[in-house]
Amino acid sequence: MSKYVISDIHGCCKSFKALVEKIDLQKQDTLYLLGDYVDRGPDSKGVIDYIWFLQSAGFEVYCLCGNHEEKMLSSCNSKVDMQEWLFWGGRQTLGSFGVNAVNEIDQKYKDWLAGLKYYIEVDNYILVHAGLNFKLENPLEDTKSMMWMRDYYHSINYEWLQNRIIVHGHTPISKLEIESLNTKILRDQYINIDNGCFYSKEGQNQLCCFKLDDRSLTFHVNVDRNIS
Ligand SMILES: [Mn+2]
Repeated sequence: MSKYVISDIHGCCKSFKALVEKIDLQKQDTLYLLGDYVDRGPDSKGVIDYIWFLQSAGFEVYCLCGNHEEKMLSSCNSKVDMQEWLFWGGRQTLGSFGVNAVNEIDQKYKDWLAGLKYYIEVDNYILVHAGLNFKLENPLEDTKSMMWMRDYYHSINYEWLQNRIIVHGHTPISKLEIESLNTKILRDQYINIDNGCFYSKEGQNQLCCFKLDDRSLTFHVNVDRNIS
């Protein structure tokens, strides 16, 4: 009956599968995915297919929307967005679908992307891809910030947050930084679990899983490609 969170898989399907196997996910467990399934890595289609496989096999998997999913969707209707999306790793996503343009991707994938949630509250956690806009009385009304926001820790309204802990991804940080945030999690009430699966920076290049029940961390090194 454990609850796990993984973020920013970015097309790294083999790494995702390896991490799910490492935590030994069971059907009584729940897996929350914080978005950015697609782009940069080699197999974005495979990541979505694997999520669907888990769900059809009876695993509880809930999925949030990241900025890369939003950009992929908006690039269906906007050339400007399309250019940005391709620059951000959309080309690799197209390659994984074996197509040359986003409009050629099977509609069922776009429907799935369009139906993703922006945040989930579970136990005393708020799960979100990026951040919350604390300039608003109710930060849960700003879905754009949930997908895009960075550097908002200084603005957290603890009166609004109460005892809840924000779990997010979106901005790659090192394993040491994630572990350091985790040691202060009860005081600061946030953690970033994006270990830059697709990046080769010092302390990155891993996928991270955060277990809500005991706040333990499990990492798996990227096995989708060799990064020099
Ligand atoms: Mn992101």
